[in-house]
Amino acid sequence: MNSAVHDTTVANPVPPQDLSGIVGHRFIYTYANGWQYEMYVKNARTIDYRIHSGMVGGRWVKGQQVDLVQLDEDSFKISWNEPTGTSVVVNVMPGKRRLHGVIFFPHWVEEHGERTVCFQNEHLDEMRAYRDKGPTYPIYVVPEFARITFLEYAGADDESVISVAPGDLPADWSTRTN
Ligand code: FER
Repeated sequence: MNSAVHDTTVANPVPPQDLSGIVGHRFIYTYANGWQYEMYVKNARTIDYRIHSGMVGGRWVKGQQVDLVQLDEDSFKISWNEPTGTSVVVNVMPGKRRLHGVIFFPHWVEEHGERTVCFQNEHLDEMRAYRDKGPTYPIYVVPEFARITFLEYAGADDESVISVAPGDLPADWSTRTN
């Protein structure tokens, strides 16, 4: 071991972590399949999000716990499991306006996505009951690239960034670009 290179450990990972390029940021993105999402990285452990269009358009969530790591310069990975049983892994390259997501839907969500279209925070026990009832398999895996069409720094831990349903925003709200 020398001063520039060391073994990766939980306490001292390689690469050293700088999350300032993504924490506090809000971004709107459209997957290659046309599904449009909005994510706010509220802090290093938490996201809020809205789904503007796609299989479960209209769904929105606050306070989802996630794992967030920096893989490299301008490269972050966010991973989590939803109360519905859906798992998601999103790689984000904010500077390149590039994102890649893999969504792992339980079979019941593929069959009845409409059951998840709500402000999830008000239906957590219901979502866990659906999750436990299933069927879980076969998992519907959706791997897609997306283009980040809007990106801004809103600051960390701001509950007003994502605070209304996707359907209650001005009509042109998610289509503005920067
Ligand atoms: C994303 C892909 C999927 C995302 C959220 C989901 C916030 C959530 C899916 C679901 O629970 O239905 O890019 O970003």
